[in-house]
Amino acid sequence: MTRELGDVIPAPGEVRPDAAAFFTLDAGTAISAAPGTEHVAAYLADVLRPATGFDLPVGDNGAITLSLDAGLAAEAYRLEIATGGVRLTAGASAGLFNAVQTLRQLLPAEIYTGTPQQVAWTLPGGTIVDAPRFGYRGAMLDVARHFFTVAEVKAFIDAIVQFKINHLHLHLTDDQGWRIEIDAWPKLTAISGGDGTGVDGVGPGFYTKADYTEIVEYAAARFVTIVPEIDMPGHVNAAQVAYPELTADGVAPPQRTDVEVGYSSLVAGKDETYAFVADVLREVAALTPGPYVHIGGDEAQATTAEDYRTFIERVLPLVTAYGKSPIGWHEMATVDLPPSAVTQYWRIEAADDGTARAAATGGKVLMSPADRTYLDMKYTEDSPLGLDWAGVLGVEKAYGWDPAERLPGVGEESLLGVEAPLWSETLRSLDDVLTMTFPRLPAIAEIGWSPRETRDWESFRRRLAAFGPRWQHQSVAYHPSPEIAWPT
Ligand code: IFG
Repeated sequence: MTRELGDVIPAPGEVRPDAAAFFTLDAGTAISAAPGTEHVAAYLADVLRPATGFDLPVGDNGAITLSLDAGLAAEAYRLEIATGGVRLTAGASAGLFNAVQTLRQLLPAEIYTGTPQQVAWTLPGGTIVDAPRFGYRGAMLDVARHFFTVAEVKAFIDAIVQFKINHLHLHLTDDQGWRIEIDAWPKLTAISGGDGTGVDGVGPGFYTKADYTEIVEYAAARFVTIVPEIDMPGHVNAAQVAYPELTADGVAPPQRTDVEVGYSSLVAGKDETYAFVADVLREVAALTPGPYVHIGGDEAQATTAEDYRTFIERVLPLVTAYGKSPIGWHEMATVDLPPSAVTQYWRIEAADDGTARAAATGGKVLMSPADRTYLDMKYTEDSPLGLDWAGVLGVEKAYGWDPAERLPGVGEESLLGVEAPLWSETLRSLDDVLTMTFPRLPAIAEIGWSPRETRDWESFRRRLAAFGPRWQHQSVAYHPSPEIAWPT
């Protein structure tokens, strides 16, 4: 299979092939890193060495060079492949990291194998100049319904960064489990991160502060911002099992392992509620270098509208007091929001006046319409995994929409970006996570990155087919969707 310079996902902005040029990596190839680019040079060597078996030393006079150009935006890059060598230039290290993902995709698929392959490591010649449409291109992993270990989250990060996804939202708490250790409230994980938690009681699990920090650091080294979510005032049964004083009557509710939603609520009128929330937000914010803390806010059917407003209005200032910008599911937009608050839109209906109102007052919107981005939706009715309340979601449907056209009153300038949530009620393994994620996340990634006017399904599905072998080489499980002509 000949690789064309433009055969990349997400589609690059500008592709100028040079059919007369090509570059082949060999045992003598070295990498030169200009000051400030050493980290990405080391990462590039790390991802090329296993399959090539080459030393790929980072030092002087390398045929592959990394450098910074203040004339480029932070995530933007220029990739120049010539017969004499390869130049990666970017506005900042994040842009160089994006260039590396593009470079990997232009090499033979065997580059993703973990052991040395006898392959000509040839790159097609030409120049790519590329930059993202949106700064927030995210995935979400629900670790509350089914817990996923640090190692599994790292594997997920390694898979999603290949498509220039740069945010990972972790849904850390819900009715069925509490998965982040809070020193001031130790029973949250001791009880609700313990045995019998999760949907169907699938099992214990929680991140110690060291675990969470390990995830944050692994993500940061790959230019992924972790967005922690503490879902409130609904979706709190697990917290109330651990601390009955968080309920109206002080009686611990039974542990829940079913998939019902909307039955639990913190008590807006109790001071203990805000002592709890303040402790949790303070400890989570202190562990999170990224700018956002997500406070949930969804499906609060057991909270009166008035109590919901009281609760959100008292909690939003806590997030900003701890130096973070709040994100909340779009229900939060029924309350007047500070401009720093981000509304995450997830409805399947067309309009949502709260979100449009928030956008009108300068608030940013993160687009996650369930019927287009929820990766826990079944691929087809007979899919064994997933739910279908938002409809089934094939690859073309995940690709065929635009976030700037979704909500009246929410245009390009109001959009922070896009995020593909993966809820885990029906997931039981990392393979289940990856199968629901691939090949649909690349569609959301292209919507988040590539120029809107270049969106083209036939081009995308052709480029996507080349990832079948790449996922096989790295043992990333994926759904072999019949919508794609996978190479045999
Ligand atoms: N809606 C709930 C999730 C999850 C989801 C499954 C949101 C914001 C349905 N809330 O989506 O907890 O149960 O598809």
